[in-house]
Amino acid sequence: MRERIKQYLADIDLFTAMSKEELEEFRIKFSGKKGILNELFGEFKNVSADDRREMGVLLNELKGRIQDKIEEIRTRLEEGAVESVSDQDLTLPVNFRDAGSRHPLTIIRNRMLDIFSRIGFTVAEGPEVEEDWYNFSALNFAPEHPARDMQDTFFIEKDPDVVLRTHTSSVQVRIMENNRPPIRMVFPGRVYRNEAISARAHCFFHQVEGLYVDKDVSFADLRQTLLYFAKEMFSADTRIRLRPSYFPFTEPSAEMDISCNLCGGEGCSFCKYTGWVEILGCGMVNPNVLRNCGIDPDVYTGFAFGMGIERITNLVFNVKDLRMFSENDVRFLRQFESAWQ
Ligand code: 2NM
Repeated sequence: MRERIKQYLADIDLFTAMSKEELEEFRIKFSGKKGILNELFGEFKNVSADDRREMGVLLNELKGRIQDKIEEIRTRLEEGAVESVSDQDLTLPVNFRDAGSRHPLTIIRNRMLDIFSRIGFTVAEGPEVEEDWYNFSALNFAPEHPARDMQDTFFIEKDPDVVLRTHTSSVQVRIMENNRPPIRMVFPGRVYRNEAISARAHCFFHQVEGLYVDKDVSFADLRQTLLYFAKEMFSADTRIRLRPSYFPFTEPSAEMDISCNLCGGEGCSFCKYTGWVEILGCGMVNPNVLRNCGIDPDVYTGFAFGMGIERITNLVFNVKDLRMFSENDVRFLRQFESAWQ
C-alpha cells in the first residue's frame, strides 16, 4: 500500500490536462465514488496498528495533493491559458508581440546598403567558398603574404586552392572581370578568419565593401563618399579623418576614423580619450588589381573601401561582446524589436 501511494503521488505530480474533459477524467479516477481514494480508505480499515499512523499521514497527503492538482488545473483552464486546438479561433489576427524581429546586424546592414543606394551604388553578392585567385592572387596578395597562412585563413579539405573567403573583395574581382566601367557597387556578406573566439574576435564576421571604377575617379571622390556615409550613418555633425595605411589591393591606402559619436570628440573612455574611433579601411584600387581583372589602369581609376558590420553595429547599439551576435539569445535579440526597418 505504501508503494502504491508513493507511485500515485509521483503520477499526480507529473499530470497535466489540456481540457476540462481530461481534468474530469482525472477527478473521477482519483476522487470519484469508485475512485482510487475511496478504494484506499477502504483498505485502510485492514491496516495493522503498527502501520496505521504512517498510512494515515500518507493517505491524507494523497488526498490533499489530488485536490490541489484539480484546483490548479481548473484555474489555469478557466484563465484560458490552455485551449485545445479545436477551441482556438484560427481567424484571429497574429499576436505581433510573439513575432520575431530583425537581427541587429541585418538592421545595420540594411541601413548601410540604403545609404549607398541613395548615391547610385547597387548591390552584389557572391560565394563564401572561393578559389585562391578571387580571394588573394587577383587582389595583388604576394605568394608569401601572411594572410595566406593556415593561421589566418580556413582552407577547404587540404586543397590550398580553395578557401573560405576572408573578405568580400573576392566578389569585386568577379564583377570587374565581367563588367565594363562605370562600376559603382557595394558588397555585403559573411567572411571567415581563423581566429580564437573572444569578446573582440570571431572566426566569422560580416562586411560591407564598396567599389567605384570609372574614368577620373579620385581620392577626393573617395573622401566625399565616405564623409556622406558617416554623416548619414551616425549624425550630421560627424567628422572624419583619414590616416595613411597599407593594403595589398589599394595604393595609396588609408584608415578612416569618425569623431567619437559618444562624446562628440571631447574624449571619453570609449574613444580612449582620443576623440576618434576607427571604422573602416579604404584606398585607390591598385593598378595591378585592375589589370588582373581585365580593366586598363591607364584609362580607368577606382576607389574601394571595406568595413565590418559588427564594428558599426557596436558603435550604433553599443554592443560590447561580439559573441552576442551569434549566440541567438532572445533576451539580446528582443532588444532590437523597435529598431528594425
Ligand atoms: C578594404 C580596405 C581597402 C578593397 C579593395 C578592393 C578591390 F577589389 F577593389 F581591390 N575591394 N575592397 C578594400 C580596400 C577593402 O577593407 C578593409
